[in-house]
Amino acid sequence: SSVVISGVGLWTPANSISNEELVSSYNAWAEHFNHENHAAIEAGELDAKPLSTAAFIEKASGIKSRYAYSKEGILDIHRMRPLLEVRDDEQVSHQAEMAISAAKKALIAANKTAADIDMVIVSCAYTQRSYPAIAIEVQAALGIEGFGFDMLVACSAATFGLERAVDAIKCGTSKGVLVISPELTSPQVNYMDRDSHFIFGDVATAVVVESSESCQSAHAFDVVSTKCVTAYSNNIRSNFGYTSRTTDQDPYAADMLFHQNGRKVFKEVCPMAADHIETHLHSNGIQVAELKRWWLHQANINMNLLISKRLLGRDATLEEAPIVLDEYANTASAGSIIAFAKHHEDLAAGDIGVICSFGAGYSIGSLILRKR
Ligand code: CO8
Repeated sequence: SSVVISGVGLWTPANSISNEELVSSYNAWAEHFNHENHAAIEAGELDAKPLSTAAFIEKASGIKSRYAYSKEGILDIHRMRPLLEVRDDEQVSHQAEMAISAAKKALIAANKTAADIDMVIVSCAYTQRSYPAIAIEVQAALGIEGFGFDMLVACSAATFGLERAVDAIKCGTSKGVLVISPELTSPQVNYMDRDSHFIFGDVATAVVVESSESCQSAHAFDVVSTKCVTAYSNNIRSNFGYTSRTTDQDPYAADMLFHQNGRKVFKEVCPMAADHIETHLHSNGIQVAELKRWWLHQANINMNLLISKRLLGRDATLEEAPIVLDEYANTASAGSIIAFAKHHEDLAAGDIGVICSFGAGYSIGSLILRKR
């Protein structure tokens, strides 16, 4: 028997924000800031806020729009952050709600019910609280017996979670695993930072992992191999955490939110990801040219083009390396799974593809899949 990915679920928020909407709100905020701080800017005590453009965003990143779990507040120049309603402890939490929606879709795709699952991993870039785990809340809501836990690996949370699931099936401790990535990124986006205000979107994905023996899915993939690696870097960072209120720092300070040295990330991560994929394929006796599909992390279209070009010696076609970030933006760890969710049913038995994430940490995770 083999370990298979038998179903994937994608939950997309109802609200989207176009580059034009986002830029117009950011620019109105920046102009307001510059007007309010006119004297200090003139005196050289403060830098004026530069204006953003939709054309730059699309050219530099490939992003045209992003989804928002709560659009309210993000575009309000007197707020510049989403507004989430407070829910009491008896209500389902925001992130669990996203996770449950994606998980239900994954179960249907895999032709499974809660009774077939005994492990729930909620793996994403942030969890809205430390405990009880979001995964345990999801487990209870879906009526799953067994156990669940949360794990955080930034952009590689989904692939690292999938590796844990594959290992659990392989060694027989679990019969069916849900790996869910409710990526609620918008609360950590600094909508007042021109360099990063456009990068992220909200989404949730879920994947069912089980043994080929129990698989009843029409679109299952054997997991040929998994490979995870991390290498410490400060180039992508968020400093907000549970100790923040004890250090008396401003919780709205820029370094409390997502911030990065984007150029360095681009330069360092592209070769790392390309080498990772090549080494992983070769150690399994697979040549790059044999890959039918690349489900790559969706951070920046130029990154994806560069990585596939480095390995193929030519540009990958959109059919080979599908792009979803034009519509979804960077959704942290969910990006490669969205690409997989939208672009896997057309593959034929025996076709090989690779899911690969890369990002903060740095962290890189890949799964080589073969269509059953
Ligand atoms: N509008 C107009 N001009 C702009 C804007 C803007 N919005 N932003 C920057 N500019 C200007 C700059 O000021 C600069 O001007 P100048 O040349 O005069 O200095 C010029 O445009 C070029 O700026 P950059 O060098 O910053 O632009 P790049 O071409 O490098 O593009 C990118 C910027 C798009 C950020 C690019 O560097 C990039 O995508 N790098 C890869 C980074 C990456 O992959 N990051 C992903 C990390 S996040 C992640 O993986 C998950 C983390 C966990 C989730 C977090 C959730 C919140």
